[in-house]
Amino acid sequence: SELSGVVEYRNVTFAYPGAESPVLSNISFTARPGQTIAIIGSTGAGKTSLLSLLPRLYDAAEGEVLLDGVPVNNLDHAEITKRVALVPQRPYLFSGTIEHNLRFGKTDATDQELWEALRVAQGESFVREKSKALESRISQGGTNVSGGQRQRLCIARALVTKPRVYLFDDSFSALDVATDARLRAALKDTTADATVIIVAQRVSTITEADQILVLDNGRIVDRGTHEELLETSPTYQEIVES
Ligand code: TTP
Ligand code: MG
Repeated sequence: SELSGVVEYRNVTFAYPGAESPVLSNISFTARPGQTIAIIGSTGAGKTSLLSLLPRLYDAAEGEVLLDGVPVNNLDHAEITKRVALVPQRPYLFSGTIEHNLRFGKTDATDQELWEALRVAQGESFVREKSKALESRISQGGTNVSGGQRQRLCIARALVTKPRVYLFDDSFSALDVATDARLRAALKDTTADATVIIVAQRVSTITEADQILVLDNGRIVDRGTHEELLETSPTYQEIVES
């Protein structure tokens, strides 16, 4: 049987409500289970906007976003969040325990599942080091944990839901290079047959992606593997050198 989690953007053009010009123009790509698709581009290029259309934070006016062949506009949020987890660029923790924050998307997750998610997200040791471990309190907005810890807790929260599709919006930027590398190695195993779409600032985060989409001013200007883009894409070369 075919694994679910196929994402397809078909000629998607999108403008924010009330805005005159689109932030995304004619976006087309397909991401399949087992693949990692990376999106890279300068600030304001439209990376976050692109991801936001799959979980229907906004709906595209033109073109279609499809999940397993069905336009997401025909699916409700519950149906989408069963299959898709978005780790937002500004990871959000709410006031409550670490456990509550991790169980947010799957309230019946076992403690073992929480620890496994933390292990993959490289959050196991800092949670264990806290005197109350999973029962430790997080303050509103997560201000009593570091930015990197907040990112790892939000990645763990996504892992707990065992989605078919992961959307990581710049989720590794607050991590040092070594933690970033360890996390991605662990993720690679756990998400091996899921669909992974990663927005990244650092090229080192995405060199192994099956396909990299270079986004510039709301358009995919180039696409290919890291090696292909180094040869063919001036925009990518600029990003690599910056
Ligand atoms: P983003 O999609 O936020 O661009 P980005 O994610 O590529 O940038 P960064 O690397 O800094 O995270 O924004 C694209 C354009 O859309 C930008 O002009 C701001 C605009 N925008 C809105 O008008 N409303 C919104 O809610 C967002 C997220 C963006
Ligand atoms: Mg962004």
